[in-house]
Amino acid sequence: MDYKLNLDWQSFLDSHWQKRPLLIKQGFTNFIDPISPDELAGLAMEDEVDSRLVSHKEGLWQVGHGPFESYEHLGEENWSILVQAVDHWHHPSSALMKPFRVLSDWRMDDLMISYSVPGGGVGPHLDQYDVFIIQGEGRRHWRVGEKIPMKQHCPHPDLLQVHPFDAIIDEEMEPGDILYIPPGFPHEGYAIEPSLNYSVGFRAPNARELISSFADHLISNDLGSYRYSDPDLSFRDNPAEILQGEQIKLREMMESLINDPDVFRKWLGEYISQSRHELDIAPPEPPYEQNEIYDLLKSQQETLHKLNGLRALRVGDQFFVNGECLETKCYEAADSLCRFDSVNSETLGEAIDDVNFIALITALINNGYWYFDD
Ligand code: AKG
Repeated sequence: MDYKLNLDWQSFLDSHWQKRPLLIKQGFTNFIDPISPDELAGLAMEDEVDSRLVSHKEGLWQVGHGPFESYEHLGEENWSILVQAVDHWHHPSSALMKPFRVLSDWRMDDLMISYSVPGGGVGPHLDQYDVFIIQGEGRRHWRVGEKIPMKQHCPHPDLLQVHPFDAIIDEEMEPGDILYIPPGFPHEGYAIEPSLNYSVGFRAPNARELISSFADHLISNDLGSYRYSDPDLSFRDNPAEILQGEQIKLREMMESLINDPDVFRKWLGEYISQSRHELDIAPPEPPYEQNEIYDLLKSQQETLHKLNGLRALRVGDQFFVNGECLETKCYEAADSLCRFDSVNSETLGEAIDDVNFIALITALINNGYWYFDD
């Protein structure tokens, strides 16, 4: 399915992205759900899939974590199943992420899908991330409040909520409507009818994660082992004081690593191309030989598809896939691999005749990152 989003991206970026929530009525016209509630419930029974069941009764909230074995005990009201990264596991659902690639692959995180019976929802909460919530089948009442400092509390150890808030958006959403919510705006949705909702979530690392990951990169690549030195040491009045100039030298030692463009690019690409959710990797068995890959692409004109959820990103003239840097000089072909969902002999161009590129692509296919149609 090719989902076409009715949105003026430029005006959205100018007025709403990271600024104000927006209800996009009929963002997708004639919306067709890519998944059924039964299929979603089936996914929540799988070990590898991250899922939750949230229910409430007379103000008491319960949260259970998948994999679930049965749903028979659930009543007809006040519960939701939420399944994370469905785009990794369910090919038709991954199509819903495509229209949002305009906002860049590295900022996108995953597609969370929820199924709620009437009254079902996770309660009033706020997120640190941008999210587009698409209404699938059913109708759901959504409210969004103003971004003001709000205390969060846990009505259940695994559930973070905020107190009731005044709404700036208060709408009954219908299939194809989309609600965009920037970070920090409280929101809540309660199903009026059994409902499917699709949350396209974005990723925004915090400075602490970046520094911690950068430090890990230095350690695993044995970088920055040079030591502080002070051949110009002079007397000081107070032996307990670290002088201003010494503080500057220490800070510069640290900054010189972050400011090294090669070190920074390599770390960034490896870090940001890692998926936060498990991938549905199924390496081919037996693995392909290089000549088979050459033959499939060149003679048989087969199409190669990127694994759903795989993060393949370009940083300058380097390419990163699932936390690893691709060693290649075939920049255009590597760019096509990252940019397009599918490639073939035409999009890969002359690189197909480069033995090093074929070796690289064979390794990627044998890792399960790219695959041919069965
Ligand atoms: C979110 O994605 O932030 C939501 O609030 C969606 C929760 C739901 O679908 O119940």
